[in-house]
Amino acid sequence: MKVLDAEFVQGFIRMADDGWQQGWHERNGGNLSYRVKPEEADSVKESFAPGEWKPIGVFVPELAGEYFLVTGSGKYFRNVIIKPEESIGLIELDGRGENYRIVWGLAGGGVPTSELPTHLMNHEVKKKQNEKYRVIYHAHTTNMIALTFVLPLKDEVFTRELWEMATECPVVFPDGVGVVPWMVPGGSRIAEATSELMKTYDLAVWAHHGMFAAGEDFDLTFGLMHTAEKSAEILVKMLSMRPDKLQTISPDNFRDLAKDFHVTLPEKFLYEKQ
Ligand code: 2HA
Ligand code: ZN
Repeated sequence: MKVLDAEFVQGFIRMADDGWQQGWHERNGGNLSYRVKPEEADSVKESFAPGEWKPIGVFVPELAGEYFLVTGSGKYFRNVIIKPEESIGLIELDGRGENYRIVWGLAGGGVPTSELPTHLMNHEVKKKQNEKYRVIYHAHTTNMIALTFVLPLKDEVFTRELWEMATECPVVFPDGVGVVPWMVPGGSRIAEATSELMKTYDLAVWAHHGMFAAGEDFDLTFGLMHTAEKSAEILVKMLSMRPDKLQTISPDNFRDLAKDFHVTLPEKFLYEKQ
C-alpha cells in the first residue's frame, strides 16, 4: 500500500488539519506524533526509502525498533493536508533507541519536529504504562496559554479550575493536568520535565507556550486537547466578566460525580478554598 493510502496516515492528517482549524497552529506552531503499529508499518513498507541514521538527542530504549509518524520541523499544520509528503514523515528508531532515520516523507530535506525528544520521551513513559497509548500532541492552545499568566503554575490549581469550568472535565481527565514552568523548548531538559509529569497525567501545560496531550488514538487525544482548551476558554470568559464565581461545582459535587461515573478523582484536587 502507498503510505498516503493507509488509514493511520489519513487519521494523522485529519487530526493535524483539525488542530489547524481550531487556531492552535499559527505558522509552524505545534507538532504531532503517532507510534505506528507493527502491522501498519508492514502494510506500507514497499514505499520506504531509508535515509541516514541521526541521533535523537535523548535515549529511549523502550522504543527501540519502533516506527513513528511525525510532523516536520518548521512545517506548517496548515499545509499538512495539501502537502503531506513534505510536511510529515515516517521515522524508524534503531535497536538501541538512540538514533532515527527517515523512511518516508519529509521530502526536500525536512527533519522531524524540534520537539522530537519530548515526543519520544512521552511515548516511552506512556508505552510502559499502557501499550495502547500511541499519540502525543503538542498545540499552542490560546486560552490555556492565557491562563498561565494569571493562575499559579501548580498542578492542583490548573486541574481544579479546569474541572470546575465543565462537568465533563473530571470524567475526561480524572488524573488531572500537570504544569511545566517556563523552559526553553526543543531540548532534553523540557523533555525530561514533561515526561516526568506524563507518568501521572495525560495532559501537561507548558507555561506561556501550550499543551501536550497523550492518548490511545487520534479521537481520544484530539478530544482531550479540545476538552481542556474549551474549559480554559470558559475560565477566561468567566474571569473576563468578574474575578469571582457566584456558584460553582463543589468538592462534594465532584465526589458524587466520581461515584456515578466510576472515576477516581485524587483528593489533592478537591481541597477547600478560602
Ligand atoms: O514550532 O511548537 O514548541 C514547533 C513548536 C515548538
Ligand atoms: Zn510549541
